[in-house]
Amino acid sequence: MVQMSRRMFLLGASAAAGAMALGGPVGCARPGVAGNPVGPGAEAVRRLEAQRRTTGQAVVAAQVTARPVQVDLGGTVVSTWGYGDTLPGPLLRARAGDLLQVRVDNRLEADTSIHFHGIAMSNDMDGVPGLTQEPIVAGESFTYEFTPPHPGTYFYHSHTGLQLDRGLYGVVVIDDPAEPGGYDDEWVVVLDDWVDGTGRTPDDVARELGMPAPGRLAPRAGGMGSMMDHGAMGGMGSMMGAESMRSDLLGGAGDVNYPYYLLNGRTPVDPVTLTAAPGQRVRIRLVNAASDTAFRVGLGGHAMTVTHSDGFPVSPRNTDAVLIGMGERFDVLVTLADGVFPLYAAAEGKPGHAVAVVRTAAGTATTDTRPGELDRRVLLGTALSPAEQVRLPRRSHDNYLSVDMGGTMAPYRWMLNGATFPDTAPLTVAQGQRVRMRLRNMSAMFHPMHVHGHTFALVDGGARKDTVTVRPMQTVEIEFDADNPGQWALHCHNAYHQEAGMMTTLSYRA
Ligand SMILES: [Cu+2]
Repeated sequence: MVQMSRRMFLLGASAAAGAMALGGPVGCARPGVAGNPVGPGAEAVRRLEAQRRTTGQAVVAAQVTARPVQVDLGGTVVSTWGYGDTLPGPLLRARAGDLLQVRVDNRLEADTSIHFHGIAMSNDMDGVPGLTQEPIVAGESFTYEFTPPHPGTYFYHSHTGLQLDRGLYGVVVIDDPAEPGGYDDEWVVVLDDWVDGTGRTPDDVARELGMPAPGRLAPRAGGMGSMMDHGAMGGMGSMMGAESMRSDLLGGAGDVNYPYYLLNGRTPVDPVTLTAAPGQRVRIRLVNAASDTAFRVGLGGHAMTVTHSDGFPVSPRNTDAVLIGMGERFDVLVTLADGVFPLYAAAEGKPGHAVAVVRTAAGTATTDTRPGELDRRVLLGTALSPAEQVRLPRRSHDNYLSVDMGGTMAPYRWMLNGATFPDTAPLTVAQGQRVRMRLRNMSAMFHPMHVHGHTFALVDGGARKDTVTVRPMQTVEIEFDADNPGQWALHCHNAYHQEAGMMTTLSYRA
């Protein structure tokens, strides 16, 4: 028997409150849609997945074990939670249209879940406990089974508490059987900010920030929050060397200073080496799996061509560096010169970096110097245009939704439309609608906003994305077709903001 969790119950209550608020003081920007929530088990959800499945569909089966593990970050061994022995977890790979079956064995002493970030999958497989499934409790297993409809670079991670800020993440590549390729090699590069096992856990960090203990909804007054505001961070940054002072494209750092930044699980003390031959063209799939850190990424001595953003092709753009928020992915092409070069990911607004050695010849690597590329042309996802074949067709919208981001550091509280999850009013849509959504950042902190189950378009001809980094006081508008029924999380991909309540639901009604 499936027992309804406390969160599921709260969500139901909040959905009812949202329905009562229709036409109420939430204002003209949220007309809302009447009707009952289309749940993850609804017929409409089952029917759509049945349409995605085809006869003769290939089945790709994988298995991951979430468990406590010791990992060598490069001279530093930490105790953490991971998917098996490796950090990141195993690479999952299938083709668009295949049936992907991922069994998760939970060997943690805690509930868990997996979200396949960016994939427009069946709602019941989206991995959000309390919203699309019950938690996978300690000792239990769960098999995620779905048909990924679109090729691209995605990632999977725990969607439970602050587990993402441990080692519970990995990459999913969905290949395009029709893609021409045009490159000699492919590297998957995962960036992360790291604290777990260094004397603190992510839960300790949350306490330092002044976040209420898990299960407590009321924010706790005081705590370390007042010491961690952005003024104080700026002061700390300036004491930590010049590296931190050059980065301000996002108008500030995150909320947490980390002891380590990782590229494919390694610190700069003992980085990974990526080898190729001079003149070869390499596709680099860049994934930011960090919880509180945006990265500015460039390859010393090289320009790069951005070909994809959040899995979807873009009109190719040449740049020297990209700025990648948490949850975002960029695919870039580089033609490699002869020598040894740093693939350098500076923590934006913070001291520290992650790095890999790119080697096409013998010689010594210099990996501790920030390459000049990072301070030339720096591309943000909001500057990209879509490739023609994925451009969202022009159409007037049927539903305009507004999401205001705000928060305070003391108490540590991050909100959408003035409320914290699960008290946020759902954003209601009906299947078939063209939805336009205003994401308005009313805070002094950047927020990578992520919509589950859909790849939206930035309005006025912008790229297709599922995560868009919204700078302080910036407004971004997005559009998408409501074509994937269910209950979908919509949240900031700063793990601490999300855990502090910066989440709501995109709620299909019928
Ligand atoms: Cu945020």
